[in-house]
Amino acid sequence: MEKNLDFRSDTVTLPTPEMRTAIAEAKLGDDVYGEDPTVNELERLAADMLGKEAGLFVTSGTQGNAVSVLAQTSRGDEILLEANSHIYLNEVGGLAVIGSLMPKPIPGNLGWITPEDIRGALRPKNIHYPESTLLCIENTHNTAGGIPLTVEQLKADWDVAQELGLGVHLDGARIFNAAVALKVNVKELSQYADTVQLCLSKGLAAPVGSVVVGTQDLITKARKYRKMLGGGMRQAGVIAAPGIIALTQMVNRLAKDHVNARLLADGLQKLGIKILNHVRTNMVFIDFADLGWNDADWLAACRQLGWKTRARGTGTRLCLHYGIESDDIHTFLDGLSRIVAS
Ligand code: TLP
Repeated sequence: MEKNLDFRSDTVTLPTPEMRTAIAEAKLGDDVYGEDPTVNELERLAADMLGKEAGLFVTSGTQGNAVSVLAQTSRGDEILLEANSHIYLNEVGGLAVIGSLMPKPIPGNLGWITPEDIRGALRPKNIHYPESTLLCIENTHNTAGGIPLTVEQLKADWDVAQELGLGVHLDGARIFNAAVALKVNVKELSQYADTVQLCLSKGLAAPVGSVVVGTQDLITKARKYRKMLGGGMRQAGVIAAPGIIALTQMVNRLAKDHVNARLLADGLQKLGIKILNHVRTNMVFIDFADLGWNDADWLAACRQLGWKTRARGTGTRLCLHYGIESDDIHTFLDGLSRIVAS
């Protein structure tokens, strides 16, 4: 395995040797004609794993969220989403630009929007108001600290969405991290959404892409929006092939990343660094102000130890992923403790 000493994100993962072989050997066709057997296999596999009728291979998580949201809304609708969700914060305002949609951000509780808050945010039918049509959920919730939302939480939101006539889209960029952390079959989580976007290119280590799954009707709509956004990819089997490896070989190993995140958090805490999140999956949010350090000090220490990282002010997010082993964490912590002591 190629080492990848990089805490910035799990998007930095490099493909496995099996993925590189699969890329070279992939059977190909023109996917815009529906004729790439490898893409078709990946879409079928993802749909089956998540218990949905159909799947759609897309270029990225951002594109997957965009086509899912478009498939479930009409121009001018209001959509409810968590105030710190990736769709709201980090997708270039695409829902406003591409969908002409009004976002209604709702502050969550560790990433979860409660049924009461959904009810409270929904506007009554009135000639002055936009139609509210969609609720977006994120699992795991990234900025809340990689928090896995539980089956019970998802069901509660789904039930209220059904009652209020809202569709549900799940940004499951890290849905397998959630399933592994909660020790549930991923279907138990995906059942409470009409569309789910899952990323192949994060902890699962594929180089490119996401899959959107849902009903045949919604996926047919999403496919057309993908084409509109320039996502008709022709012989895309070369990038779908590693996605198949991601889903068949890389899911269970996510548990290692979660153990390594805990190991890292415990070690950093012993050095006097504050842990800001509940470490449940592969993310550790830290604040190093108590060491008297600022971002430049943190970046310099990590650079000296051979790690890539980011920092802003006195804190940062550290991501664990394929390419980082527990030995690497021990070596990092030993090195950091020497720097802190010096
Ligand atoms: N997240 C990236 C950055 O964009 C922030 C990261 O490093 O965490 N949903 C969620 C919950 C995400 O975290 C991300 C990427 C996406 C969607 C978008 O996926 P891509 O990068 O494939 O468009």
